[in-house]
This record gives sequence, C-alpha cells and structure tokens, in this order.
Amino acid sequence: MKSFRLSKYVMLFLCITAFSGSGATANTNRPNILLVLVDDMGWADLGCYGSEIRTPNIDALATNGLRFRQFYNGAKCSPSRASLLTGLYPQQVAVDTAASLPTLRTNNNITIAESLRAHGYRTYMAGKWHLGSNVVGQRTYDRGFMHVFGTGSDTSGAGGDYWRVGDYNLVSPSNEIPKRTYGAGSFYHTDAVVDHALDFLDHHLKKADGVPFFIYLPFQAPHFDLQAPKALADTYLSIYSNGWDVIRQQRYDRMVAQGIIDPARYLLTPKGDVKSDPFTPVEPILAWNTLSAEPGRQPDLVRRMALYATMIDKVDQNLGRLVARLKQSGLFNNTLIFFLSDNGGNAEGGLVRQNWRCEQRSAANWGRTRQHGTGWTALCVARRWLGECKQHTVPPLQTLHSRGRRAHTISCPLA
Ligand SMILES: [Ca+2]
Repeated sequence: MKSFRLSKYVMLFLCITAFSGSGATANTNRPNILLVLVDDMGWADLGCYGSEIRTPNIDALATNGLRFRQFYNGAKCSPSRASLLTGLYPQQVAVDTAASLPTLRTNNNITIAESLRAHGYRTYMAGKWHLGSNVVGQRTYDRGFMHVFGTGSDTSGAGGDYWRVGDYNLVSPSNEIPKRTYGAGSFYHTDAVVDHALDFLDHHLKKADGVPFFIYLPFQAPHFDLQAPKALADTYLSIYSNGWDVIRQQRYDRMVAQGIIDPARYLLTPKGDVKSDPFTPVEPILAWNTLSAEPGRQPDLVRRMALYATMIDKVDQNLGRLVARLKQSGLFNNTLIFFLSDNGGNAEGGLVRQNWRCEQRSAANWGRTRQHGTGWTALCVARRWLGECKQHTVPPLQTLHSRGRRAHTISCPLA
C-alpha cells in the first residue's frame, strides 16, 4: 500500500484499488470502471483511515490498492460532482456560478459517461445526481448514462427518504433492465443502489459482447437525514457512549499507527475553532463530559452518531456484495474501483441543531433526525473543514479522458 503527502487542505480522500490487465473474461483489454462516491462522509470515517466504523470491505480494497492522503474537492455536493464528472472547475461548468449548489451546464463540457460511452463503454448509474433535474439536457440519461436508478421520476434529483421506495425510479431504455419491486418495509436506499448495480452487472454479462462497463454509484449515504436500521445501529451505541473526546483521540492514534498522519507534523487539532456555516458565529464544541448536565443530551447524540456510523457500515456491506459478484463473474481483475467522498463530514446544524432529537421511525428503523452534529463531525480530524476549506477541484476524470487505462494516473490530485 502506498500513500502520499498530507496537505493542510485535505478534506477528502480517495481510496482506490486499481487493477488492470489479466483476468478479464468477455472484455477487451480496456478495464471496467466502478466509481463509488459517498456523500458528506468525513476523512477519518473509514477503518482504513482510523475509524471505529466497521468497513472491512472497503479496507480490503485499500489494503490491495492505494490510499490517498491528499485530495481536493468542491467542498459541497454538486460542485464536487460537476468537477468529478467533467474534469473541469465547477465555476467553469455551473449554470449559475454564484450558486452554492449549481446545476451543470450542457454547452461547454462533456461528462465522463458521455466520453466513455462514445468510446464503447456501457454506462450505468445508481444513486444521487444533483446536477439538474426536470430540465431536458441536464438529466442523468441526457449526460451519458444509459441505464439509471436515481431520485425522482427522471432519476436526476438530489436525494430522498432512505425508506421510501416511491422517491426513486429506474430508467432503462425499452425496459431492458426490469424494475424491482420491494415489499413493505424492505426498501432501504443504500441497499437499493447496490441491488441495481447487481442488476447492471447481470445486464452487462448477458450482453457478452466484449464491451467494458462504467458504473457510477453516488450513494446518498451518509448524508442527512440520518436513517438506518435500528438493530445494526444499536451495535454502535456502546462505542459512542464513550463520547467524542475519547473517540477522536482513538481515531488520531489509529491514523498515526496506520501511517495516515505524521505526528511530527500534525498534532490532534483543537476542536473548538469551528462553525456551522460562513454566516454563523463560531460555536465551541463542548467537552463531552459537560453535556451530562443536560438530561437526555448525551444519549441522543450517541444515537445520532450510531445512525451515522450505520449508514457507512451499510455502504460497506453493500460494496462487499458487489465486489463478491465481480469476483464471482470473473470481472474483478479487470475492474478499476474508485472510492471517494464528495466533501468532508457535514458541519451544518451545529452542535445539537436546535434541540432536535432522534426519533424511532418504526420498530426496525431509526431516524428522522438530521445531522449528527459538529461534535461528531470533528472526529474527522481534518485541520480545517467546510467554511474554511479551500475551493479546489478534482481533475481525475480529465486525466482519465486523456490517458485511458493507466490506472495510476487517474487519481492524481492537484498538488
Ligand atoms: Ca455532499
């Protein structure tokens, strides 16, 4: 495993496994590409980056691939997505350059899906688009994706309820990929993203035409609202009952042990110099023990973080399903797998978000609350985050456009 220099501007990591060459079955020498994006996940939220959250499948990919310590993004959902898909700065391709969450112009860029499709790839997407919906030309299937499971009837929304199947739709020309049906209470969006990715693989394998695939999986998780199965979330309660001061130190220690952080250069930073957004004053993150004076506050925050951790755990479990299928089908050794987050841990909502409390959605499911709170977000150990994050962008797919299958060039960060 290799790693690269840590920048003080790091907000986002890229955890990659890169394979090429041998092992392909029906493919040409061109690799299949699986691009996985998570939403609002912090830098230290994976096991391979020091977290206590259980992510064995992602950790295994990292162990056999590359972990990046330096990476840039647009610091918010759609700017990062605009850059990721076009290889251009968000200001270059935004419909409204002043918008914090702009949609994607259609007259001055090509997406990676359009480019790969033009070069013979079969293109699929399942997850969150957030680059323009209900506008002809801006939708997922207008921008290069052939089969899409996404938010809203046009599959191009920005997010929905994790439990509500009606918030999502599959668009597949001539219904080549049939719509799934989910029984009452059986739908969970993170599961559904990979359910559809597996359908994509089945569809691809049936074609057996030697064409490589590009699958883009922009998970909505772990973006708020925090919604997760209760039984799994319960397994994290005892961990987070230790409070964010203890967990934060533990993560830092693991990051040092894993070689993510050089302790001679990067101490565990103070957690009090943060704010929810550029328009609110600094809000100090209180010492965990001081919260015990307020009845119910600590248990509520523990539950919130358990839900957040569970949402990441579910991403990992589902990626495990997908990797297993890739291996089973003989495609794994010729598939480039990228894993990245569109920005760091969410800082919106402040420490306790106006006294919102977690609610039990049903007997099996928790979650109507929104953010997990800045106390937990500070676990990411990033030196600076959100409001103070530098507005850089991500050029990897521009590199991919130009350099094809050389895996190690795809992930080069700006440096
Ligand atoms: Ca985001």
